[in-house]
Amino acid sequence: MSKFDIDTIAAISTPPGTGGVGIIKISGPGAFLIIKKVFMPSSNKKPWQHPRRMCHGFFCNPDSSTDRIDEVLCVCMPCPSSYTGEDVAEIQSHGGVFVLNQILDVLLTMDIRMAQPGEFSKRAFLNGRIDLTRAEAVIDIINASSKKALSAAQLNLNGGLRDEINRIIRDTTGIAAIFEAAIDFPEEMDEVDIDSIISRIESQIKAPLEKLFFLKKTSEVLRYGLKIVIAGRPNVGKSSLLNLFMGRDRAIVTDIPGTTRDIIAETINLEGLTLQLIDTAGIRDSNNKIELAGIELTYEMIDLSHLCILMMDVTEPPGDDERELFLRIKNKPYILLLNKIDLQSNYIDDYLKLFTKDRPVLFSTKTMAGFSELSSKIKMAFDSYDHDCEDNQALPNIRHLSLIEEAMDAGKAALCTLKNNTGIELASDDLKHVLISLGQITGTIISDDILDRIFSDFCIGK
Ligand SMILES: Nc1nc2c(ncn2[C@@H]2O[C@H](COP(=O)(O)OP(=O)(O)OP(=O)(O)O)[C@@H](O)[C@H]2O)c(=O)[nH]1
Ligand SMILES: [Mg+2]
Repeated sequence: MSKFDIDTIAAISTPPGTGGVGIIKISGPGAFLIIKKVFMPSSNKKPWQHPRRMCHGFFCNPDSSTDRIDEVLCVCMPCPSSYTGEDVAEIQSHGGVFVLNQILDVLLTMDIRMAQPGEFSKRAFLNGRIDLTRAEAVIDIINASSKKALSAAQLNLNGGLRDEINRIIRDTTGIAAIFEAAIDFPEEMDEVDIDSIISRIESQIKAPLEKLFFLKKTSEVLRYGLKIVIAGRPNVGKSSLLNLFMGRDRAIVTDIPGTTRDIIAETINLEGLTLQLIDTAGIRDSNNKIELAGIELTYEMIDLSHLCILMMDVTEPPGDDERELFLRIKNKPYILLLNKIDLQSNYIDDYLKLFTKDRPVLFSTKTMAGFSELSSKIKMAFDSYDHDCEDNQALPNIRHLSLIEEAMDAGKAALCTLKNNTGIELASDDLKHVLISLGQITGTIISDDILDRIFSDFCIGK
């Protein structure tokens, strides 16, 4: 066992700032020994003798028995039935920043060190209390910004994703075992029914992985917000729209076409929904190198977005640029915005005729005409992603999704090998890759640096 595992660690578990109550968590083999030194019970009920019972008393500086730092509650949770699987003690003090830090300072003078971010959860994982998907669910619960995100994280905390992945691992192992037997005993190769194995890979590996991967965009939207790209010809008012949502002049607005050359991304909150707004360079034929690079980026952003707002200027007639952009966006969620309706225009009917089926929003960034219609269309787009996630659906995070994709690719490679009859040794290797990728999701196969990266996203004290 490394030194890391046997250190005793402590941290303030409540958020920084003042509050009614503050919690300091201690975990490790020395936890109760330290509590005996710093906690003076107010009755004969001692927390180390009454596990999981809250005891009243005083937190004292052991160097000076008269130095009572605060009136506190203390609870001791012995290993292995604690959050970390180690001896854990929690002290509930008053929630002031100063008092909490004084308590922590006293603890750090003893045989204890400050916990790193996520270290309590990391220990819970290393001690087998939780798998990696459940550890990650803890951070998702803390960060959840919507009801759906919270319930998906709670489901993962209850093992929703772990159970789903473990089921696929079990099925894959079953198929891989048939290959192993056939490789070890080639004389019995004829016994292997390749067609039935192909259909098992399709139904037990490919289909459930694809079902999880289908939730990629939903997972991104629920966790990080709806990514909306604002695209259109130069000068139609894209940056003005970003500024309108931001309530301040975030992007430069001028009447010179081609003002925005780069991507400007900002996160806003629209009636409780997190939106990532992306203002882009206007699309037009250009020979300017910088502008062309900006246009290229715009196309990339359109592909990565969850919703595209195609903005058009009603004071100019519709042209090839609009038609080409429309072709780019029409296979994903989009909103058409006819801007500058505060100005005199003869082209509004042309636009309405061109896009009859798409019900464009008549809009003005100057008068805010059409703003509530635009907002409700954005909310509908958000809801459509939300609805893709059934209530009891385990929702993978971005790390899981990239591993699911790897597993899917390996599964497809196995199918390809079997269908082309290129040997079961290759297919067997592909299935091993499926298992390696899936094992990294639950954490049965994981390297230290990936573990460190996952847990460093946690806050201190969790
Ligand atoms: N009258 C009127 N003018 C507008 C409206 N929206 C934008 N404008 C003006 O149109 C011009 C271009 O606006 P921008 O927001 O810079 O347009 P853009 O699409 O970001 O332009 P590029 O960055 O060049 O692609 C500015 O002079 C704005 O003040 C509107 O609704 N009504
Ligand atoms: Mg602009």
